[in-house]
Amino acid sequence: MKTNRLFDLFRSGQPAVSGWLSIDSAYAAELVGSSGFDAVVIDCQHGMAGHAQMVAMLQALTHTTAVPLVRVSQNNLAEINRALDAGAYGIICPLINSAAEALAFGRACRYPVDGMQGDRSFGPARGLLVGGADYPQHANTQLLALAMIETQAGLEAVEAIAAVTQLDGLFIGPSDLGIALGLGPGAAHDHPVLAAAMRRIQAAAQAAGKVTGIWCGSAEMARDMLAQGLQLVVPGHDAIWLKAEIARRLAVLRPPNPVR
Ligand code: 3PY
Ligand code: MG
Repeated sequence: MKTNRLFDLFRSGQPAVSGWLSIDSAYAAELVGSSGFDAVVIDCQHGMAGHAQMVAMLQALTHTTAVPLVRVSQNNLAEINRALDAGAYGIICPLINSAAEALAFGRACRYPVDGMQGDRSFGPARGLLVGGADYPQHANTQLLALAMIETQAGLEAVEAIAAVTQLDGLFIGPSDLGIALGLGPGAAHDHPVLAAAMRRIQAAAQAAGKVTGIWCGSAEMARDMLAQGLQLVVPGHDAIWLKAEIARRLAVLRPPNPVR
């Protein structure tokens, strides 16, 4: 099976930088996937893509070097299985609140083979195409499963969530976590309350021998998170990048205080 380069990076202590797609376009996927990111996440929770667009975006990512990941809209066996069967090399699952929810998520990502407890049903249509004929033998160890910690309940259960065997790591949602902590969605990542929560999540993953990833609103935040030792960062998403570059160009053409 074609291996998942993210695991090589994690094992060698090198961080991974991922793109993030909220625009439901195979062309956008192709562009972002060809831009130098180690991975690209198709966001099916808050992004625009439905299942058919997600499949087309995974197809577009196939000819790039970025590892294709999907954030599913919810912790649902059928949705997780369909994303993996369509060729996703990893799943990020939002709003994990407890060890039981984490176990259900982790089991959805794993086949019940080789002593692994799993609920994944067999039928990896595109998985076989992109992964190879031996996909069924290696899928359990090559596909990444990251549980999002972004609620008060999830934070309180984070050590038990991190211990779930089927998971490879935790993924911090700073906006929802900021809301859960009473700070609002735009809290600065160095706000002491949010920073302490993020450190607790990172420590829980570390203690369980797992990785921590995070969505970041800016490249500067992503840089700080890498400096703090997180293994996977996402410096914003396609819609943010597009809007920022449009604003920058319009500001060049229409300066706020033009000299008359
Ligand atoms: C959050 O910050 O809550 C996220 O889910 C990032 O996408
Ligand atoms: Mg969130």
